[in-house]
Amino acid sequence: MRYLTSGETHGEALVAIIEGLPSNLFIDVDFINNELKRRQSGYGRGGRMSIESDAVHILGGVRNNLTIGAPLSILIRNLDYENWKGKDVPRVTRPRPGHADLSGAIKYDLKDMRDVLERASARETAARVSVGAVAKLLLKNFGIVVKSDILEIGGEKDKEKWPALIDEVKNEGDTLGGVIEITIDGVPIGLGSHVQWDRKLDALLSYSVMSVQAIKGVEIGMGFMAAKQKGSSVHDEIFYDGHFYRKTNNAGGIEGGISNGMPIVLRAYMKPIPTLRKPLSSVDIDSKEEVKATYERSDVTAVEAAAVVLEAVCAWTIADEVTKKFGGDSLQDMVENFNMYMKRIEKY
Ligand code: EPS
Repeated sequence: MRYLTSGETHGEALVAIIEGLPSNLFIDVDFINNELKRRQSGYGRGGRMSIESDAVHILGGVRNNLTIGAPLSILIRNLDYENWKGKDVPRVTRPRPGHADLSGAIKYDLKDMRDVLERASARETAARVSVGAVAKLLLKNFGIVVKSDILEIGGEKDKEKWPALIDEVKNEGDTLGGVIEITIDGVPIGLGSHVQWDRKLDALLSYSVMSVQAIKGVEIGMGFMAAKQKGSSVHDEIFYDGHFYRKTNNAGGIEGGISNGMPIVLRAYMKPIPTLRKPLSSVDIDSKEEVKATYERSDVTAVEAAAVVLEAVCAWTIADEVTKKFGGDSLQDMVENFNMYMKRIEKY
Protein backbone atom coordinates (compact mmCIF):
# COMPACT_ATOMS: atom_id res chain seq x y z
CA MET A 1 0.00 0.00 0.00
CA ARG A 2 1.05 3.60 -0.26
CA TYR A 3 -0.36 7.00 0.61
CA LEU A 4 0.31 10.63 -0.08
CA THR A 5 -0.90 13.73 1.71
CA SER A 6 -1.38 17.20 0.29
CA GLY A 7 -2.45 20.55 1.69
CA GLU A 8 -1.20 23.55 3.65
CA THR A 9 -2.04 24.51 7.21
CA HIS A 10 -4.11 27.59 6.30
CA GLY A 11 -5.12 26.34 2.85
CA GLU A 12 -8.59 25.11 2.02
CA ALA A 13 -8.14 21.49 3.07
CA LEU A 14 -5.85 18.56 3.68
CA VAL A 15 -6.13 15.59 1.37
CA ALA A 16 -4.89 12.00 1.58
CA ILE A 17 -4.99 9.26 -1.02
CA ILE A 18 -4.50 5.63 0.00
CA GLU A 19 -3.73 3.12 -2.71
CA GLY A 20 -3.75 -0.66 -2.30
CA LEU A 21 -6.47 -1.24 0.30
CA PRO A 22 -8.35 -4.51 -0.13
CA SER A 23 -12.00 -4.39 -1.14
CA ASN A 24 -14.86 -4.92 1.33
CA LEU A 25 -13.22 -3.09 4.25
CA PHE A 26 -15.85 -1.20 6.27
CA ILE A 27 -14.85 2.46 6.43
CA ASP A 28 -16.18 3.53 9.81
CA VAL A 29 -16.28 7.32 9.47
CA ASP A 30 -17.26 7.79 13.13
CA PHE A 31 -14.15 5.89 14.19
CA ILE A 32 -11.91 7.98 11.91
CA ASN A 33 -13.46 11.22 13.18
CA ASN A 34 -12.99 10.10 16.76
CA GLU A 35 -9.29 9.52 16.06
CA LEU A 36 -9.11 13.06 14.65
CA LYS A 37 -10.79 14.35 17.78
CA ARG A 38 -8.26 12.51 19.97
CA ARG A 39 -5.44 14.21 18.02
CA GLN A 40 -6.98 17.62 18.64
CA SER A 41 -7.32 17.21 22.38
CA GLY A 42 -4.52 17.51 24.89
CA TYR A 43 -3.30 20.12 27.31
CA GLY A 44 -0.95 22.78 25.95
CA ARG A 45 -2.39 23.36 22.50
CA GLY A 46 -2.70 26.92 21.17
CA GLY A 47 -5.63 28.94 19.84
CA ARG A 48 -5.84 27.05 16.55
CA MET A 49 -7.47 23.99 18.08
CA SER A 50 -10.51 25.97 19.16
CA ILE A 51 -11.00 26.97 15.52
CA GLU A 52 -10.70 23.50 13.97
CA SER A 53 -13.13 20.61 14.34
CA ASP A 54 -11.59 17.94 12.15
CA ALA A 55 -13.84 15.57 10.22
CA VAL A 56 -13.28 13.53 7.07
CA HIS A 57 -15.12 13.67 3.79
CA ILE A 58 -14.55 10.46 1.85
CA LEU A 59 -14.34 11.46 -1.80
CA GLY A 60 -13.61 8.17 -3.55
CA GLY A 61 -12.85 4.48 -3.21
CA VAL A 62 -15.94 3.56 -1.19
CA ARG A 63 -19.52 2.51 -2.00
CA ASN A 64 -22.07 1.82 0.72
CA ASN A 65 -19.29 2.33 3.31
CA LEU A 66 -17.18 -0.52 1.88
CA THR A 67 -13.93 -0.14 -0.04
CA ILE A 68 -14.04 -1.28 -3.65
CA GLY A 69 -10.30 -1.84 -4.18
CA ALA A 70 -9.91 1.62 -5.72
CA PRO A 71 -7.79 4.42 -4.21
CA LEU A 72 -9.46 5.89 -1.12
CA SER A 73 -9.43 9.68 -1.07
CA ILE A 74 -10.00 11.65 2.09
CA LEU A 75 -10.52 15.39 2.58
CA ILE A 76 -10.31 17.30 5.88
CA ARG A 77 -11.29 20.97 5.73
CA ASN A 78 -9.19 23.63 7.46
CA LEU A 79 -11.85 25.79 9.11
CA ASP A 80 -9.21 28.49 9.71
CA TYR A 81 -9.01 28.91 5.92
CA GLU A 82 -12.02 31.23 6.02
CA ASN A 83 -10.10 33.58 8.37
CA TRP A 84 -7.10 33.77 6.00
CA LYS A 85 -8.85 33.69 2.62
CA GLY A 86 -8.13 36.78 0.51
CA LYS A 87 -6.14 38.45 3.33
CA ASP A 88 -2.90 40.20 2.55
CA VAL A 89 -0.72 38.31 5.04
CA PRO A 90 2.77 39.72 5.72
CA ARG A 91 5.85 37.91 4.35
CA VAL A 92 7.76 35.78 6.83
CA THR A 93 11.40 36.89 6.70
CA ARG A 94 12.63 35.95 10.21
CA PRO A 95 13.27 32.18 10.26
CA ARG A 96 12.54 30.19 13.42
CA PRO A 97 15.48 28.09 14.64
CA GLY A 98 14.42 24.44 14.57
CA HIS A 99 11.75 24.90 11.90
CA ALA A 100 12.04 24.21 8.15
CA ASP A 101 11.78 27.96 7.40
CA LEU A 102 15.35 28.84 6.40
CA SER A 103 16.55 25.63 4.75
CA GLY A 104 13.21 25.24 2.95
CA ALA A 105 13.29 28.79 1.57
CA ILE A 106 16.88 28.38 0.34
CA LYS A 107 16.20 24.97 -1.18
CA TYR A 108 13.00 25.99 -3.03
CA ASP A 109 14.12 29.56 -3.80
CA LEU A 110 11.12 31.03 -1.98
CA LYS A 111 11.17 34.69 -0.98
CA ASP A 112 8.39 34.27 1.60
CA MET A 113 9.11 31.62 4.22
CA ARG A 114 5.35 31.33 4.75
CA ASP A 115 5.44 29.11 1.66
CA VAL A 116 7.63 26.71 3.65
CA LEU A 117 5.89 26.83 7.01
CA GLU A 118 2.47 26.35 5.45
CA ARG A 119 3.42 22.83 4.37
CA ALA A 120 5.96 22.03 7.10
CA SER A 121 3.31 22.66 9.77
CA ALA A 122 2.24 19.71 11.89
CA ARG A 123 -1.30 20.46 10.74
CA GLU A 124 -0.46 17.84 8.09
CA THR A 125 -0.64 15.19 10.81
CA ALA A 126 -4.45 15.42 10.73
CA ALA A 127 -4.30 13.80 7.28
CA ARG A 128 -1.93 11.15 8.59
CA VAL A 129 -4.21 10.34 11.50
CA SER A 130 -7.07 9.77 9.05
CA VAL A 131 -4.83 7.39 7.06
CA GLY A 132 -3.75 5.64 10.25
CA ALA A 133 -7.38 5.28 11.34
CA VAL A 134 -8.10 3.41 8.10
CA ALA A 135 -5.05 1.23 8.81
CA LYS A 136 -6.43 0.53 12.31
CA LEU A 137 -9.77 -0.51 10.77
CA LEU A 138 -7.90 -2.99 8.58
CA LEU A 139 -5.78 -4.28 11.49
CA LYS A 140 -8.90 -4.92 13.60
CA ASN A 141 -9.69 -7.83 11.29
CA PHE A 142 -6.43 -9.49 12.36
CA GLY A 143 -6.69 -8.72 16.08
CA ILE A 144 -3.87 -6.15 15.98
CA VAL A 145 -4.22 -3.11 18.26
CA VAL A 146 -1.95 -0.03 18.45
CA LYS A 147 -1.83 1.99 21.68
CA SER A 148 0.18 4.93 22.99
CA ASP A 149 1.32 6.12 26.39
CA ILE A 150 3.05 9.39 27.19
CA LEU A 151 6.06 8.73 29.43
CA GLU A 152 7.48 12.22 29.82
CA ILE A 153 6.71 15.85 29.05
CA GLY A 154 9.65 18.25 29.37
CA GLY A 155 11.64 15.58 31.23
CA GLU A 156 8.89 15.22 33.89
CA LYS A 157 7.61 11.66 34.42
CA ASP A 158 4.83 12.44 36.93
CA LYS A 159 1.63 12.92 34.89
CA GLU A 160 0.01 14.92 37.68
CA LYS A 161 2.70 17.57 37.36
CA TRP A 162 2.26 18.08 33.60
CA PRO A 163 -0.54 20.72 33.60
CA ALA A 164 1.37 22.93 36.08
CA LEU A 165 4.62 22.47 34.15
CA ILE A 166 2.91 23.34 30.86
CA ASP A 167 1.34 26.45 32.45
CA GLU A 168 4.69 27.52 33.84
CA VAL A 169 6.48 27.09 30.50
CA LYS A 170 3.61 28.84 28.70
CA ASN A 171 4.08 31.87 30.96
CA GLU A 172 7.78 31.86 30.15
CA GLY A 173 6.92 31.95 26.43
CA ASP A 174 8.70 28.64 25.94
CA THR A 175 7.81 25.13 24.66
CA LEU A 176 8.20 21.46 25.68
CA GLY A 177 8.82 18.09 24.05
CA GLY A 178 8.44 14.62 25.46
CA VAL A 179 8.67 10.86 25.20
CA ILE A 180 5.89 8.66 23.83
CA GLU A 181 5.67 4.88 23.99
CA ILE A 182 3.83 2.90 21.34
CA THR A 183 2.71 -0.68 21.98
CA ILE A 184 1.35 -2.89 19.21
CA ASP A 185 -0.45 -6.00 20.47
CA GLY A 186 -1.47 -9.03 18.46
CA VAL A 187 1.24 -8.88 15.80
CA PRO A 188 1.85 -12.43 14.56
CA ILE A 189 5.34 -13.90 14.20
CA GLY A 190 6.71 -13.13 10.76
CA LEU A 191 6.03 -9.52 9.71
CA GLY A 192 9.11 -7.92 8.14
CA SER A 193 12.17 -9.89 7.06
CA HIS A 194 15.85 -10.40 7.77
CA VAL A 195 16.67 -10.98 4.09
CA GLN A 196 16.88 -7.39 2.82
CA TRP A 197 17.66 -4.02 4.43
CA ASP A 198 14.44 -2.36 3.35
CA ARG A 199 12.23 -5.18 4.63
CA LYS A 200 13.31 -5.07 8.28
CA LEU A 201 10.30 -4.28 10.47
CA ASP A 202 12.26 -2.21 13.00
CA ALA A 203 13.69 -0.10 10.18
CA LEU A 204 10.26 0.39 8.61
CA LEU A 205 8.66 1.42 11.91
CA SER A 206 11.56 3.76 12.65
CA TYR A 207 11.16 5.42 9.26
CA SER A 208 7.48 6.05 9.95
CA VAL A 209 8.12 7.34 13.46
CA MET A 210 10.97 9.62 12.37
CA SER A 211 8.78 11.05 9.60
CA VAL A 212 6.48 12.63 12.19
CA GLN A 213 7.12 16.35 12.72
CA ALA A 214 9.44 17.10 15.69
CA ILE A 215 10.42 13.46 16.39
CA LYS A 216 14.19 13.32 16.84
CA GLY A 217 14.77 9.78 18.04
CA VAL A 218 13.27 6.32 18.24
CA GLU A 219 14.21 3.23 20.23
CA ILE A 220 12.78 -0.26 20.13
CA GLY A 221 12.34 -2.43 23.20
CA MET A 222 15.21 -1.87 25.62
CA GLY A 223 16.55 0.49 22.98
CA PHE A 224 19.51 2.76 23.79
CA MET A 225 19.99 1.13 27.23
CA ALA A 226 20.98 -2.12 25.50
CA ALA A 227 24.19 -0.46 24.30
CA LYS A 228 25.29 -0.09 27.93
CA GLN A 229 24.56 -3.66 29.09
CA LYS A 230 25.97 -7.15 28.64
CA GLY A 231 24.34 -9.50 26.15
CA SER A 232 23.25 -11.80 28.96
CA SER A 233 21.01 -9.10 30.41
CA VAL A 234 19.66 -7.88 27.09
CA HIS A 235 18.55 -10.87 25.02
CA ASP A 236 15.23 -12.56 25.74
CA GLU A 237 15.92 -16.21 26.56
CA ILE A 238 13.81 -18.83 24.81
CA PHE A 239 11.64 -21.38 26.68
CA TYR A 240 9.21 -24.08 25.57
CA ASP A 241 6.00 -25.43 27.12
CA GLY A 242 4.31 -26.77 24.00
CA HIS A 243 4.93 -23.36 22.43
CA PHE A 244 8.06 -21.23 22.33
CA TYR A 245 7.86 -18.34 24.74
CA ARG A 246 9.93 -15.60 26.45
CA LYS A 247 9.85 -14.27 29.98
CA THR A 248 11.13 -10.84 28.90
CA ASN A 249 10.59 -8.54 25.92
CA ASN A 250 13.75 -6.45 25.75
CA ALA A 251 13.73 -6.89 21.97
CA GLY A 252 10.44 -5.00 21.82
CA GLY A 253 8.84 -7.74 19.73
CA ILE A 254 11.30 -7.63 16.83
CA GLU A 255 14.38 -9.84 16.26
CA GLY A 256 16.40 -9.79 13.04
CA GLY A 257 13.91 -7.38 11.50
CA ILE A 258 11.07 -9.90 12.02
CA SER A 259 8.18 -9.69 14.50
CA ASN A 260 8.58 -12.47 17.07
CA GLY A 261 5.03 -12.60 18.39
CA MET A 262 5.67 -10.49 21.50
CA PRO A 263 4.10 -7.02 21.71
CA ILE A 264 6.02 -4.48 19.64
CA VAL A 265 7.20 -1.69 21.92
CA LEU A 266 8.94 1.49 20.78
CA ARG A 267 9.54 4.94 22.16
CA ALA A 268 9.66 8.19 20.22
CA TYR A 269 11.50 11.30 21.44
CA MET A 270 9.90 14.61 20.50
CA LYS A 271 11.74 17.93 20.57
CA PRO A 272 10.06 21.10 21.89
CA ILE A 273 8.03 23.02 19.29
CA PRO A 274 10.28 25.58 17.52
CA THR A 275 7.70 28.38 17.54
CA LEU A 276 8.38 30.24 20.80
CA ARG A 277 6.27 33.13 22.10
CA LYS A 278 9.55 34.45 23.48
CA PRO A 279 11.40 33.99 20.19
CA LEU A 280 15.01 32.95 19.75
CA SER A 281 17.66 34.95 17.93
CA SER A 282 17.61 34.79 14.17
CA VAL A 283 18.62 36.81 11.10
CA ASP A 284 16.23 38.61 8.75
CA ILE A 285 16.64 37.11 5.25
CA ASP A 286 16.20 40.55 3.59
CA SER A 287 18.28 42.89 5.78
CA LYS A 288 20.62 40.23 7.28
CA GLU A 289 20.14 42.04 10.58
CA GLU A 290 20.00 40.22 13.90
CA VAL A 291 16.34 39.93 14.88
CA LYS A 292 14.02 37.75 16.94
CA ALA A 293 12.35 34.88 15.05
CA THR A 294 8.78 35.17 13.79
CA TYR A 295 5.97 34.45 16.24
CA GLU A 296 2.31 34.50 15.30
CA ARG A 297 0.63 31.80 17.37
CA SER A 298 1.58 28.33 18.56
CA ASP A 299 1.18 25.46 20.97
CA VAL A 300 3.26 25.10 24.14
CA THR A 301 3.43 21.34 23.66
CA ALA A 302 1.85 18.89 21.26
CA VAL A 303 3.09 15.66 22.87
CA GLU A 304 -0.46 14.38 23.42
CA ALA A 305 -1.33 15.01 19.78
CA ALA A 306 1.93 13.39 18.65
CA ALA A 307 1.00 10.21 20.58
CA VAL A 308 -2.10 9.84 18.39
CA VAL A 309 -0.09 10.62 15.25
CA LEU A 310 2.52 8.01 16.21
CA GLU A 311 -0.20 5.41 16.71
CA ALA A 312 -1.41 6.29 13.22
CA VAL A 313 1.93 5.99 11.44
CA CYS A 314 2.78 2.74 13.24
CA ALA A 315 -0.66 1.33 12.41
CA TRP A 316 0.03 2.23 8.79
CA THR A 317 3.37 0.42 8.70
CA ILE A 318 1.96 -2.70 10.34
CA ALA A 319 -1.10 -2.65 8.06
CA ASP A 320 1.19 -2.33 5.05
CA GLU A 321 3.24 -5.34 6.22
CA VAL A 322 0.07 -7.35 6.89
CA THR A 323 -1.06 -6.52 3.37
CA LYS A 324 2.29 -7.62 1.93
CA LYS A 325 2.31 -10.90 3.84
CA PHE A 326 -1.36 -11.86 3.58
CA GLY A 327 -2.06 -9.86 0.44
CA GLY A 328 -5.27 -10.35 -1.40
CA ASP A 329 -7.52 -8.11 -3.41
CA SER A 330 -10.40 -8.52 -0.97
CA LEU A 331 -10.47 -8.50 2.82
CA GLN A 332 -11.87 -12.05 2.71
CA ASP A 333 -8.81 -13.23 0.71
CA MET A 334 -6.52 -11.60 3.26
CA VAL A 335 -8.31 -13.13 6.25
CA GLU A 336 -8.18 -16.57 4.60
CA ASN A 337 -4.45 -16.23 3.91
CA PHE A 338 -3.91 -15.03 7.48
CA ASN A 339 -5.86 -17.95 8.98
CA MET A 340 -3.97 -20.47 6.82
CA TYR A 341 -0.62 -19.03 7.97
CA MET A 342 -1.69 -18.94 11.64
CA LYS A 343 -2.71 -22.61 11.33
CA ARG A 344 0.69 -23.50 9.90
CA ILE A 345 2.60 -21.81 12.71
CA GLU A 346 0.33 -22.82 15.58
CA LYS A 347 2.51 -25.89 16.30
CA TYR A 348 5.31 -23.51 17.33
C1 EPS B 1 1.77 24.41 13.91
C2 EPS B 1 1.35 25.66 14.38
C3 EPS B 1 -0.02 25.88 14.95
C4 EPS B 1 -0.55 24.55 15.44
C5 EPS B 1 -0.50 23.61 14.26
C6 EPS B 1 0.91 23.22 13.99
O1 EPS B 1 -0.94 26.33 13.98
P1 EPS B 1 -1.22 27.89 13.72
O2 EPS B 1 0.03 28.39 13.07
O3 EPS B 1 -2.41 27.93 12.80
O4 EPS B 1 -1.49 28.49 15.05
O5 EPS B 1 -1.83 24.69 16.00
O6 EPS B 1 -1.23 22.44 14.53
C7 EPS B 1 -2.43 22.31 13.90
C8 EPS B 1 -3.04 23.24 13.18
C9 EPS B 1 -3.03 20.99 14.10
O7 EPS B 1 -4.11 20.72 13.55
O8 EPS B 1 -2.39 20.18 14.79
C10 EPS B 1 3.09 24.23 13.31
O9 EPS B 1 3.78 25.23 13.02
O10 EPS B 1 3.55 23.07 13.10
